[in-house]
Amino acid sequence: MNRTAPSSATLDYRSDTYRDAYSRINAIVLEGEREAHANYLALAEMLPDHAEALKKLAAMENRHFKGFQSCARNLEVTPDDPFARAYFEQLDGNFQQAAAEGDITTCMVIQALIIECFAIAAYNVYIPVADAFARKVTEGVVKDEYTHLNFGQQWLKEHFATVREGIERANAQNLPIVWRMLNAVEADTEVLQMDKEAIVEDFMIAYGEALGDIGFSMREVMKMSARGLAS
Ligand code: Y39
Ligand code: FE
Ligand code: FE
Ligand code: FE
Repeated sequence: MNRTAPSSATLDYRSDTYRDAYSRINAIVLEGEREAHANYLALAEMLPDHAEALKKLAAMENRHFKGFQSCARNLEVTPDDPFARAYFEQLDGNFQQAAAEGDITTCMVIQALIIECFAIAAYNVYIPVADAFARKVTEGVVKDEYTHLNFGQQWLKEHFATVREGIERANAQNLPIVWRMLNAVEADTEVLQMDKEAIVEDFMIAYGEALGDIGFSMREVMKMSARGLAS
């Protein structure tokens, strides 16, 4: 077995089956990157002190969007955009509502903690089974996503005393949605040979480390990150 390319023997990136699954997973990624761009611009409006930094994060998301668009073009796949919009509807709705209320904590938890950790987990699991072109693109992107997670982590840590309860509320409201989102595309991630358990594990590690650094106890971290996992 070739360990650097574990799936090249069994994955046919050009097959109809692969490209059909890719039309949904790639569309989800594109919609995620598009929303991430908009979400960081919204946060820049809410946090004038950090506007410069947040606009830079937004610009990075825009580059990710273009990179993943080229991955679809490379495989001659047409992303299923309506599917992706419906996929993100609930999570995006919660972000929009929080933004309208000026609830910075919830916005930060949804975008910079939850969505970034979801991206980090999915991209890390995708890299070893991606086609050579997409692998290169995704390796560059995932480094940026750690920067984004770090930004949110740092801000929440600095304001921990006042945002602690808000984080817990936003976690309880939104983490179950993400676990349902992951379950909803299980058949497609399987076609891409992205192991679902590995995604869950990677998410737990990134999210748990972030919550711990922000100021939650080990016990709280365990409770919070498993929220809605079994449903
Ligand atoms: O910060 C970001 O760039 C995040 C928007 C991107 C999240 C993309 C969501 C990835 C989901 C992969 C789907 C299979 C589990
Ligand atoms: Fe991104
Ligand atoms: Fe990001
Ligand atoms: Fe501040």
